[in-house]
Amino acid sequence: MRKKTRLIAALDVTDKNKALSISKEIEYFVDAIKVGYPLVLESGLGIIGMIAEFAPVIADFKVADIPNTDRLICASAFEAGASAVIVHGFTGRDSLMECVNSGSEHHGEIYVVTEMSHPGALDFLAPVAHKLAHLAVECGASGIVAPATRPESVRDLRKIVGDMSIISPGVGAQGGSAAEAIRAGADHVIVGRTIYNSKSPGKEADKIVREIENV
Ligand code: OMP
Repeated sequence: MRKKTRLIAALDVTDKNKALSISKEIEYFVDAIKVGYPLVLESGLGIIGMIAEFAPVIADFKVADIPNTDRLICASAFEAGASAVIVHGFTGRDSLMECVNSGSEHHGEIYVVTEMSHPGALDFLAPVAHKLAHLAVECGASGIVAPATRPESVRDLRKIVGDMSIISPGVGAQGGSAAEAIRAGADHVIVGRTIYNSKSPGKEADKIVREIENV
């Protein structure tokens, strides 16, 4: 993903009209809008194409299945208008390769989850985060997802992935700081509730962009 504002908004609202009105309000401030199960399950897959009118859409489906099922899910997301899909890597090389191949076929990007941002990530994911990052590199993914709640992990993972893109959630509601995540090596921060629960999502997004610009 090209760096411009370095902000990705996560739109985990469930109401279609609210999603569209927030998208319109924030389009100027974001490089992409991430949508996932909360919005797509409530509004239908067509919402991806509607939001893509405002900004490139990252479909956060955390794809984690056998290769054939992964291929079908990624194809649906790309064909609906997504520019990128977030997938898991713990299902292994064959599954991840299928996602990466789907990305190439559809001229889209694949981001691989490494260490997640919530406390429970320390139970299973954190100990294998480095392996997941290596796998992402070896399979030719576009980038990884790494936790703004633990900038030290972003810094470590950056050493493994080189100049591959790092997108980093956990800013605001989960306690992470946009500036610290960027300083630690993230290319983009992902911000959800702080923006979409704000009375003025555009102003909130603008504030985060200014914080990033001052790093
Ligand atoms: P807020 O916590 O509301 O800012 O939202 C964060 C967004 O990033 C949500 O859509 C999460 O599903 C997503 N996310 C994480 O919070 N942590 C992760 O480790 C990975 C993701 C993700 O893959 O986007």
